[in-house]
Amino acid sequence: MAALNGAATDLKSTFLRVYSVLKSELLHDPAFDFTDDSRQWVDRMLDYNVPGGKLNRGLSVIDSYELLKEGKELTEDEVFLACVLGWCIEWLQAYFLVLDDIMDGSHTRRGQPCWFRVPKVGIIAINDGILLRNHIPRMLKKHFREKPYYVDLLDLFNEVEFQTASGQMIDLITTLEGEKDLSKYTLPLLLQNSKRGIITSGREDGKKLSSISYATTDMVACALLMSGESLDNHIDVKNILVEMGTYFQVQDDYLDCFGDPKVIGKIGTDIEDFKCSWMVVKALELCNEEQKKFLYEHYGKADPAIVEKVKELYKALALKDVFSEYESKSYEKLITFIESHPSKAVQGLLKSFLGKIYKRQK
Ligand code: DMA
Ligand code: MG
Ligand code: MG
Ligand code: MG
Repeated sequence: MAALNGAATDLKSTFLRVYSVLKSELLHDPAFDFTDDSRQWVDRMLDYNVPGGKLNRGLSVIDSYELLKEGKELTEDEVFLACVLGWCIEWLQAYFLVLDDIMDGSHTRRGQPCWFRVPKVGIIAINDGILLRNHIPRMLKKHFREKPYYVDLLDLFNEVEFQTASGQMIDLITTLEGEKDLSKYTLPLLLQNSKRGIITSGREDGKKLSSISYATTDMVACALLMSGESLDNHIDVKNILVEMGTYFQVQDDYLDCFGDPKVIGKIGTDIEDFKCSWMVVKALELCNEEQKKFLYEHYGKADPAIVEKVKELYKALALKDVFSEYESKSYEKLITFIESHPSKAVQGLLKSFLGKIYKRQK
């Protein structure tokens, strides 16, 4: 076990070293004449937004690739390239989060103020988001241009972005002033919105593209591309990942409400923002007429006292237990699903993902 832990720490430090390499390449991109100030700005912006997360996503590309190679040791070059892809996913995540926090009016992320809340940043954060997105094809061009799967990688990131932005749109337009309508927030209706999954998939209830879309599907897709395969030939794997994506997003909604901000690093805003969260969908399913009336009158209000009351209603409906039950059911279902897969390597890979997110607190 000690040896394994050692290997894991080692991988993480390799991964972080590759971050420095990538950052330095971007800061000295010959395609742009940086002034000292602009270079410093990008430097600080990257350090603030890119490496501060759990790094699970990025690290998992390497894990996946290793597992797919069925124990054959990776060359130094392969490790480096897997790290680059891992970082591309972290960059994509950072891009979505910087913009998501502006749109959701959030306050904190990863235990610090959201980037747009930092003094002197403000709406410049929008352009920083665009820059983060633009860094991805630059990194890919630099390191993968000669690879046969280069266009597939570019295409993968484009697809994920399209899916996610479309999912975000659904998430946002249902919260528009004047359009707010709790009666739309039902599982069956929202289920219809979820038919848009290609490489990545929307959550089952169609709310939005889940964070896991790039937390799992993308990593697996990257790893498969590197080993000369495509996710399109792995429909069963894709289905399992979609299922896991839904599970991850339900957890995100639960943690928004009942997670510990000190642990998840962000303060929830779903109730204030009138979000079509799993919590409110379940509450609407389980409530009596009086509670329903309460929700219709109070859901989506910014007043902290009202938000607290909504949470009390969730507690009264035992949503904590409902969630726990959902969580163990999903886990069992996923394990059964995974164990029916013919390849032991793929099973190992998927189980390692599931292990990382099952009962997560952040
Ligand atoms: C965010 O959903 C989705 C993307 C693509 C960033 P969310 O607003 O629920 O995420 P969070 O809870 O992390 O703000
Ligand atoms: Mg958000
Ligand atoms: Mg959001
Ligand atoms: Mg959320």
